Amino acid sequence: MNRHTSPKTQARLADFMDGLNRRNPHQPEFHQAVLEVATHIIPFVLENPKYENARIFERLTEPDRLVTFRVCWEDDEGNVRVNRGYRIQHCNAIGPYKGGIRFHHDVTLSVLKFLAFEQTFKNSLTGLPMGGGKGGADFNPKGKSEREVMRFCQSFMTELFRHIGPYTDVPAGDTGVGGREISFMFGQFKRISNQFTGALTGKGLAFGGSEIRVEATGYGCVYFMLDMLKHHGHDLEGKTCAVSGSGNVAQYTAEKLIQLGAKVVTLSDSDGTIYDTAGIDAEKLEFVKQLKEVKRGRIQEYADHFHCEYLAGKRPWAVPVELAFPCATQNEIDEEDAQTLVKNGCIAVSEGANMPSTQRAIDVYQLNGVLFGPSKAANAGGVAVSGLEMTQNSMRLSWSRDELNTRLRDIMAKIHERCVKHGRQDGQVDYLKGANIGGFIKVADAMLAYGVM
Ligand code: NDP
Ligand code: 2IT
Repeated sequence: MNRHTSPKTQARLADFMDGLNRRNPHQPEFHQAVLEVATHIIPFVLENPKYENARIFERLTEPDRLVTFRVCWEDDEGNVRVNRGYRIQHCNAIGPYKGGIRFHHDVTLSVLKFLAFEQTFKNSLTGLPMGGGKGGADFNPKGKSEREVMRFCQSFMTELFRHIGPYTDVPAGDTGVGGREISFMFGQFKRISNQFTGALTGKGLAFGGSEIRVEATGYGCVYFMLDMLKHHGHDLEGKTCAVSGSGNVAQYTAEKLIQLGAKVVTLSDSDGTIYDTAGIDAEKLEFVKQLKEVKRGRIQEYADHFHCEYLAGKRPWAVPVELAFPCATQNEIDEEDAQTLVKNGCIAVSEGANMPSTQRAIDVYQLNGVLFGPSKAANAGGVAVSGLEMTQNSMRLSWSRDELNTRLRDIMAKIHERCVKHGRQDGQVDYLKGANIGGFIKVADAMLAYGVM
């Protein structure tokens, strides 16, 4: 919405959000994600009555199906444990439901509904035939033994398997779900369905996985930043960067930044931030990968090992940087953080995590001319290579690393182009508007073609 928005459009938006909030009480993350999209889509559908008359956006904010189930497992002491599992099948208008699985103690229906909704727009933006979905459980993998994680994953899949398949719904990783967990789940899927199919992505290379999938989200997030900077006459080389998180997305965001000659000075986890003024190089990053993927330790150990500053309990946003890459979790940059980033000279933000900036933080970026790559565009590289993993599984062939990296680069460039095309606003590019409208059109046209359903 901008300063030219008519009172009629504003009233329609308010009315729409009132209805959504009433139908979905106590789901703040879902409300936030929908509002972020509705701000652009409501004016767009009012200008395009075919969508408005068919109530396409109302339909798109009601998931096709919600599945919740009990996940019962035994810990190493023989105690019986009970968690809640979910799969949100949001929209399959342009392809099978597709999206990650999150294991985190904060997982709620609201969080997964926001993620599934966002995924529908993101997957459309990639240009590949994928619908949107998301799943997970309120299971906390931290501190669990490998055998406990295995038993949990097997129990989770024992119920989930009946809802997924290569033409139905194709889950993948997300927070707390990496190669190890996907392997346990794929093994169980294969065993109980008696089928070796591409029903999950992010698989190991020995059993149908794709090159570049591990790197794709982080690399893609940097490619998107590169394209935003170039489009506005800037460059990446030599820029000082803050990256948050230290998991999959953060590691490969940092890796690509280092390869392209930028200087990464922070990484973090939920306990604190490391601030390495000398810059994280490839060797130090290897230490982080071992620490997180093998030892499953805390980022503080980096500060102890390399003798740099550790900001206990803090996020990276007070560190002076030119570029910011939030790669940990939702709402990790609030209004005050955004103001601090701007004050310290930050010129661009590319979101590796899903919805890491609050609405007020986004307002601060936009007021101050900070280039803003929203998550549904900037982190689409991960699901894009998942889509290419599905393609390779269908062909029963594997492409090379170079081939996949070239395709990923090309997909990210096309997403940037789509955002520019649909995001023109007062002579500037509003990437959020571009991503929302660019993602909406293809899904909406498919829904129109199907008639009323
Ligand atoms: P990982 O589990 O590999 O890493 C998550 C990282 O974020 C960890 O460092 C974790 O710290 C930190 N973190 C998680 N929750 C919080 C929190 N509440 N506060 C502070 N730090 C937190 O997950 P990914 O790297 O895969 O995912 C990170 C983000 O990227 C998520 O938003 C995810 O949805 C998004 N994403 C992931 C994709 C993928 O392919 N994996 C694709 C597109 C988006 P700690 O260990 O202390 O919890
Ligand atoms: O948020 C995301 O896009 C992901 N977690 C990746 C989803 C996927 O299917 O690869």
